[in-house]
Amino acid sequence: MSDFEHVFEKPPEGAAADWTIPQNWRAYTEVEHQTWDTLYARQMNILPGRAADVFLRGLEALDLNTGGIPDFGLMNAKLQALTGWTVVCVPGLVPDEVFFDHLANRRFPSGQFIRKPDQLDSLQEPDIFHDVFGHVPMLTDPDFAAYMQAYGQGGQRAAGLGMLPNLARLYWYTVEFGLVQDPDGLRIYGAGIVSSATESVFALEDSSPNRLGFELERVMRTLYRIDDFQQVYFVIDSIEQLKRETLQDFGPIYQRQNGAEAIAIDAILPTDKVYTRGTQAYAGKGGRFAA
Ligand code: HBI
Ligand code: FE
Repeated sequence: MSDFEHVFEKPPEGAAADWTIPQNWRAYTEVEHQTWDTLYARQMNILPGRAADVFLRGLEALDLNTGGIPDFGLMNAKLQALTGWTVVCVPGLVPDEVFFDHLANRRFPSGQFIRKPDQLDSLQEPDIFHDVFGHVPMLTDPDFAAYMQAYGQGGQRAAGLGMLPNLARLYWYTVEFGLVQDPDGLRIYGAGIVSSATESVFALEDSSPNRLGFELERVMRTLYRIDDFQQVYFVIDSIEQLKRETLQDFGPIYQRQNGAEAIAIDAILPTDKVYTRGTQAYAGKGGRFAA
């Protein structure tokens, strides 16, 4: 089901049955540690005033700025004490059912590799900066921690019901590209945005994309793109709202989703709460793969 390019068919050499591999922190080179520091510093120039308070507080709590790529052993001691989550290393994208099983057990699968210095912005697959800087700070929040575990449990059930595409859209428009209404304006909590220097600005300030109020079943029907800025961002009122919405029984929701038509990526429905009616000027520029 995954939208990413290559997903392994079976655990590669050296991986355990659950696809985890040792982080092997000592093997990282000086250049790789410097790449982490460069990416971290660049984001911290942009994110104050753009990232949600909950994200910035999580980043602070995990202390990921001690110089170089975080050692999972040290980071996990802090994370586990906060919400019971730990980060495990995987060789790359893992099959959906493996991914869901880890989430359902409060384990977040992170890539082990970091992008090359000459490809800071052209990331095809989630590297350790996307996964750890982007995703992990949110796991220090109890409501988000509960949401991600519920997502994993929901994924295991959805797989059997043919609902993975709907669930992947929910993940995409919250965990990866979600915005939240903070006291002083819209803020970023989605990992795909918060780990990107360019999209952190585009998502909040560009007039091209739509920004619409989050509505669970509407989001589950909305198509998305995987290789360029989003054409729509959904805004939640609070992280607690996400948790509340996913702790309900998805059975009836899956019933309704089954026959429902997908919603075009740039559509604005009469029922939508509209924060920004985008121009889609950016989207018009290039042909991109629609998922
Ligand atoms: N595997 N390692 C890894 N990381 C992901 O974010 C990931 C994955 N496999 C599948 C997947 N994401 C998406 O298809 C989810 O929507 C399930
Ligand atoms: Fe991600």
